[in-house]
Parts: sequence; C-alpha cells; structure tokens
Amino acid sequence: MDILLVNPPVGFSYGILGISRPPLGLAYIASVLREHHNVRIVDFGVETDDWSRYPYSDFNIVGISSDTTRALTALKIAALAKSQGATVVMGGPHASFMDEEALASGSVDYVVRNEGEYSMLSLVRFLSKEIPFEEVRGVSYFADGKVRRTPDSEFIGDLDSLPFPARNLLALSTYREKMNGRPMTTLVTSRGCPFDCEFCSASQFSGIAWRARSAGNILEEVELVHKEYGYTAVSFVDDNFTLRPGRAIELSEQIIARGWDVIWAAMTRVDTIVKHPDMVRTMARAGFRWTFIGFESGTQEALDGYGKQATLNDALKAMEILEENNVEVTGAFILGAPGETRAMMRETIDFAKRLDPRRAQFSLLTPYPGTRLYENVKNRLLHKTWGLYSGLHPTIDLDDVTPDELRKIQIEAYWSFYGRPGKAMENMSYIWRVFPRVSKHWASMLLSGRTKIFSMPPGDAKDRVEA
Ligand code: B12
Repeated sequence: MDILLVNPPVGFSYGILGISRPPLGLAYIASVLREHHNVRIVDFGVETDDWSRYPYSDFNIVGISSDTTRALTALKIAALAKSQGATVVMGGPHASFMDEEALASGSVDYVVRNEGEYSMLSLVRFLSKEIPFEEVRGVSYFADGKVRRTPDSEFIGDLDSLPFPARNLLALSTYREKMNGRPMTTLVTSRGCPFDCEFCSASQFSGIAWRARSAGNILEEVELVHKEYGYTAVSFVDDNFTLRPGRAIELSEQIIARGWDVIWAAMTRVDTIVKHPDMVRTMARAGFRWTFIGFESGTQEALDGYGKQATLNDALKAMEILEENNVEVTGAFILGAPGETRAMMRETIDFAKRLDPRRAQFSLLTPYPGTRLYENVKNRLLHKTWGLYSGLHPTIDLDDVTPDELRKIQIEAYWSFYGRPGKAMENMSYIWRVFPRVSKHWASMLLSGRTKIFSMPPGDAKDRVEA
C-alpha cells in the first residue's frame, strides 16, 4: 500500500513563537508500517507544500493527525484526500474523543483511537486483505449512518519494543527550534499519567498507568539522533518525565559516565522536585537545562479545583531547587476557570511574578475533548470553533467574567510579567523574535473590536461546528 501520513499546520499560537516540532506520533506509526508498505510523511507546518494542492491521489491511504486546534484544517485535508479517491484515516487527541464528528463529516472512513501504532497496522492489514475486520483494534467507523467502534487496542506495555520513530521520513532540518543556541529535536520516553488533571487529556488518552522506556533504550536513541543528525540538544516531550525519579537518575548517571556533551529539557512536577532535589542535581549535572512546569494557578482553591495534587508552597520550593541547579523554567499558568474571580486571576499573575520563571505562558482555560473539564462545561461552551481552542481565546461561558474581560486579563498577565525591566532584558532575544507578531495579533484583535463577546474571527460558518 502507498500510505501518506499528514501533520496539518500548527495553529496560530505556536507558529508565532517560532515553535515547530517534528510529529513524533506519525514517525512512530511510519516506523511500524514501513516494513511492508510505502510510507511518506508530510508536515504542512514546516514543508513548503500547500495542503490544498497536494497529490493525495498518489496514495491508497491518507492518515491525518488531529488535535483540537487543528481539527478543522484536518477535516479540510480529509475532504480533499477523499475527493481524490484515497481511504482516509484520522487519529490523534481530538479525533480519538470526537470520532463521530470526524466520521459524520463524510470525509473520514476510519478513526484510530488513542495510541495508533498497532491499531493502524491492524487496519492497514485489513485494507490489504491480510486479516478479517474482526481482528482490527481501536478503530471507529460509520455503518448504517451510525458510529461503530471495534474493541480498544491494549496500551503498548513494553515501549522499548517499539522501533524508533522513522526520522528519515521527516525533513528534520526544517525544524529550526534551538535550545541555548543548539539545534534541538524531540524524543518521547514514556506514555500515560496517573494524575488526570481536570483540563488535561493525557490520562484519558494514554492511560493512568505510566509506561516508560528504559534508560538504556532512551540513550540508544539519543546517540542515534546525535550520530545521524548531529543533535546535541534534545527535548523529552513526555507529559511526565520524572514520574519515577530512579529512572531519571539512572539516565543522568549514564550520560555523565559516557561524558556526553548533550543538553536537554523535560517536563516535570513541583511535588516530584521538592521530594527529590538529589534527582534534579544529578539531572542538571547530566545536561538538564530547561523544564516546562504546569504551575497552573496562584490560588490553592483553583489548583485543588483542577485536581493538580500540588501546593503553592511546593511551587516556591521547586523554583528554588531549579534555580540552585541553573535549570531554566517555562511556567504554564491558566486563567478563567468557572468560579474563578478577577482577584483570583490577579493572584495567579502575582504568583507567576513571585515564582519568576524565565518564561511564562498564560493560557485561558480551554476544554479539550476527552478531559474531565470538557464533560463538566460542554453545555456552556461559547462556541466550537476548534481553531480557537489554543488558549488565546475564551471558550467557556463564565458566570462572573465576560470574554472581553478575560482577554484583557490575559494581555495584562503577559504585560505585567514580561514588562518588568529585568524580565524583558532576560528575554530580549525571545521578545524581539515574537513581540512583533504577538502585538500584531493583539492589535488586530483590539482594533477589530474582537474583544467583544467571544468575537469570532472572520471566516465563514463552516469554519466552526455549532455549539
Ligand atoms: C510536542 C507537543 C506540542 C508541540 C508540537 C505539536 C505537534 N504535535 O506538532 C507544540 C509545542 C507545538 C505544542 C503546542 C500545543 N499543544 Co501540544 N503537545 C505536545 C505533546 C507534549 C507531545 C506530542 C507527542 O509527540 N506525543 C508523543 C506521540 C507518540 O504521541 P501523539 O503525537 O499523540 O501520536 C500518537 C497518537 O495521537 C496517534 N496519532 C496521532 N496522529 C495520528 C494520525 C493517524 C493517521 C493515526 C492512525 C494515529 C495518530 O498515534 C500516535 C502514536 O501512538 C502532547 C502531549 C502528549 N504526550 O502527547 C501535547 C498535546 C498534543 N498538546 C496539546 C495542546 C492543547 C497544545 C496547545 C493548544 C497548547 C497551547 N495552549 O498552546 C498548542 C497547540 C499548537 C497547535 N497544534 O496549534 C494537547 C492536545 C489536546 C487536544 N485535544 O488537542 C496535548 C495532548 C497535551 C495535553 N496533555 O493535553 N504541543
């Protein structure tokens, strides 16, 4: 079979920050399929090809990634591929939880739910007439106008058994993100998360059991991306890299023992850092330079509401430990929870300044399908213009705070955090790079009065699914 795997262009928010990362998910699926099939990956976020003019008719199967901010673009690509005769398969965090929406579009033949490697392989084997449909796992489809779902695939228990992502099918040189001036690439070393925070889909999507690759297996891949592509900087994009501190320590000690000059980033939690400062010290000695932490809020009330199982005190202590070890931090904060007052949001802004991470991201609370939050607020959505589910637009009809005020508080948060002379200087190159585009976005929003009630950008009705 000739199979095309498609990564739609990233939405507005990350494009303006110059962040583009290789679609590891598609590269994993390709690594499993390519033994018996011709597989190509196209990433419309970085490659010059225009998705509206791509030759989908060259392929028997077109597989498309769909997370929420890109769901509507993914459906447009599906319609084109379908019209050119390909069998269309969709997968990823949005389609998995909104399979009926995708199938009802009439442009998608199958949705592969959750982890896609072996479900997709079973579907392709069925489409190649190798196995009966009864053996296909983790797939949704339409029959007699109704959505049908084959039994779920089991989560892959032994992640070391998975082949490494098919990076040779990716135009890696077009991903120009850097870490401390070094070209960087991404790896993922674990799946699943036991915490099930209200706004996050990781636990629902990849399970509450944390499944991890061994230190040895990870180092093999780090060595490979260095030897084959010259990378000396990697970002581990696991939702929770340090859930088992012992593994992080073992990996770090092996990097130190090998004398590798590699720098890296990983996501972690404040409670793990506070309980295991030794782990942070060892990771830092092994090249750990950046972390992304979901601090989320400056009020314990909101934190507990999200089910974060973390305290403000731990956040303060964790920042101290990371600073002692010269680990830079991007802190993620959320504004606009149901019941959250303006004063509480301002407490979050003040707390962000008190923690003073190198960078901060202030997202408006966004209900992603599959999350507990989505189930809680799905009857009070302002709209289902999925492209706006990027954290930069109001999506929930809050009792006390209007969408207009929410946008203004978000702008105030960024100004107040980055407007401090020290912080501005610290991030000058970063601000220099993104500010022109961010301010253009905000100016166009303010000028077009789009701060009024959940102002929808121009673009016709078909760009949104009715609330
Ligand atoms: C790296 C990453 C990014 C990167 C790159 C995004 C990209 N994918 O190109 C950047 C930094 C740009 C980013 C940005 C954002 N992200 Co992000 N990101 C991730 C992260 C941490 C890792 C993705 C990854 O590589 N996973 C590992 C691979 C193996 O898994 P995978 O990609 O999910 O692929 C598997 C399955 O999904 C499935 N699959 C995927 N595609 C397809 C296609 C087919 C045909 C098939 C059959 C199967 C299939 O099979 C794959 C193999 O098992 C995930 C969390 C996570 N753990 O996945 C969040 C995640 C995808 N991001 C998320 C969000 C919300 C965002 C932002 C909106 C955040 C924000 N507020 O700004 C922005 C949106 C940017 C945009 N799309 O416009 C959410 C998505 C939720 C949703 N319903 O959309 C996630 C799930 C985090 C979370 N826990 O909620 N992100």
